[in-house]
Amino acid sequence: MIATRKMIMGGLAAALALGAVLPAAASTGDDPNPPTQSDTQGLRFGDVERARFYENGDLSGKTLRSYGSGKCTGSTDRPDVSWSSLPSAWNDSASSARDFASCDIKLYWDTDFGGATYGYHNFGESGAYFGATWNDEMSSYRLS
Ligand SMILES: [Ca+2]
Ligand SMILES: [Ca+2]
Repeated sequence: MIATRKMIMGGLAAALALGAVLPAAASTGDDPNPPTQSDTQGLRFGDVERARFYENGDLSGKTLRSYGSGKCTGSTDRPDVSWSSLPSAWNDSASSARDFASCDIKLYWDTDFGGATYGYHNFGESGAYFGATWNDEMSSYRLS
């Protein structure tokens, strides 16, 4: 009994020690270079909100709202809209997202749809964290 408890406590101590050496961004979604303001894209095309990106991993902080003329189509065979860059304050800053209007999101590591990709992913209206790998990395995206 005592030995088991010691093992559990040892594991906790190891996990805490590991967390302490991780950069803050990886463990919390906090941004080392946070966006300076909330922003929008696509309002000139319409006022249907399709996606909302957040500064922090827990769907909090400043937002980048992506608008379009209507719902995304049911299929992800081709994008409904492609954003080759973000408002400058948002490059490598978004950490979580919600998607609306039947849209799913594809993330790109670099601008102009370069580098690694994630998705299409359905973050849903309830939203989700990008995860440690994609935290503060998105530089362009498509919605479909
Ligand atoms: Ca962030
Ligand atoms: Ca990037």
